[in-house]
Amino acid sequence: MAQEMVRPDRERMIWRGVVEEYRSFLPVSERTPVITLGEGKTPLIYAPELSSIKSADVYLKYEGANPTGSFKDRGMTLAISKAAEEGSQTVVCASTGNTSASAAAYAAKSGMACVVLIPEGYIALGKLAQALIYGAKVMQIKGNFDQALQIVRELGDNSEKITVVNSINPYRIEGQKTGAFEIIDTLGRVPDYHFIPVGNAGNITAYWKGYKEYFQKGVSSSLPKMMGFQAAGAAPIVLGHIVEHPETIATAIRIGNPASWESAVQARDESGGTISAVEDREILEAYKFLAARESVFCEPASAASVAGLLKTDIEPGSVAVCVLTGHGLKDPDAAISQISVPEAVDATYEAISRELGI
Ligand code: AN7
Repeated sequence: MAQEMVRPDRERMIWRGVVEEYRSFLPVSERTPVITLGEGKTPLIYAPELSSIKSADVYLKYEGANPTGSFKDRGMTLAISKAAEEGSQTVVCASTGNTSASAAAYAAKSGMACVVLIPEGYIALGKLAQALIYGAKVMQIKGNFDQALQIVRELGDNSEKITVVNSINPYRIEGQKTGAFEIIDTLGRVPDYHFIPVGNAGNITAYWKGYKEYFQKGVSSSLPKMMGFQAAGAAPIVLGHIVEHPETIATAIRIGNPASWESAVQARDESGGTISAVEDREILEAYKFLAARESVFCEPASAASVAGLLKTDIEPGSVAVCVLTGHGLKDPDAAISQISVPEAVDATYEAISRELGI
């Protein structure tokens, strides 16, 4: 048998997941059992079409490339690792979909039980399939995300054996801040602008924390402006009040009372950025543009960051990063509703060549 070629730098090429890779920035010790699926190290994709439109350098941080297809894995690896360290047996979350998929996967990996509460009828098919196939106990509630989160908070308060793994769990934010580290490590600089969708507002909070920590430790020497975008029908932070009945095509961010509201406002104000609204129409335009022109397929909520970029004036020549939070295949119905599925034709050369006009 031929001997296997081993590259001398092989060890450094193996990515061990965000907890090991950024251990010195995270609240873990030798006693923490690290539960990982190899999350992180997602592509930072240069976007030539967007760059040309904005006369700037635009990059897409494609978080759909994480193990369960969304950015939630960065926080979940740490939240589940800490829950395991603390001896928890069951984790619970409310979710618009992605948190439930991620929690279900990491809980299964750790051997813990997982309970997820989701709003009936408002969760993308891919996410529901994931939570179920990873083996979570999935409970659809006759209510929205905000109501589900309220119940989950009560479950956490009333039982010490249950750990809540929504972003009110501080380990989620700690893990998610590694996205900012990766952007700086890959770009070799800090972007001037950071565009991001805002739902429950954990991710904008996490990225700002990450950017600030690299700055404070002297790893980086500047800070980006944080540019957050909510869907217009679910824009409590923009409006300044709770939205009782949030509505948007971007079901992932159909949230009317974000848990991290205050820290999102803080990120906006400290960074000199903005939190604004984008219409569903603008989200869908950005969604289609990303797939057709940049070959990046994300889910509708993720496209809110690019919808925001398209309507915001930025400094010519600057560097902007848009976070694309989830994979396009999470929500196949959204894609199919935007196109027409072609009718079947006869299985003959003649029929095909006629269709193609040859
Ligand atoms: C694709 O899964 O809240 O502002 O329960 O799935 O940190 O809430 C998902 C949120 C953006 C908003 N993009 O992030 C959940 C959930 C996608 C998302 C957000 C979500 P946050």
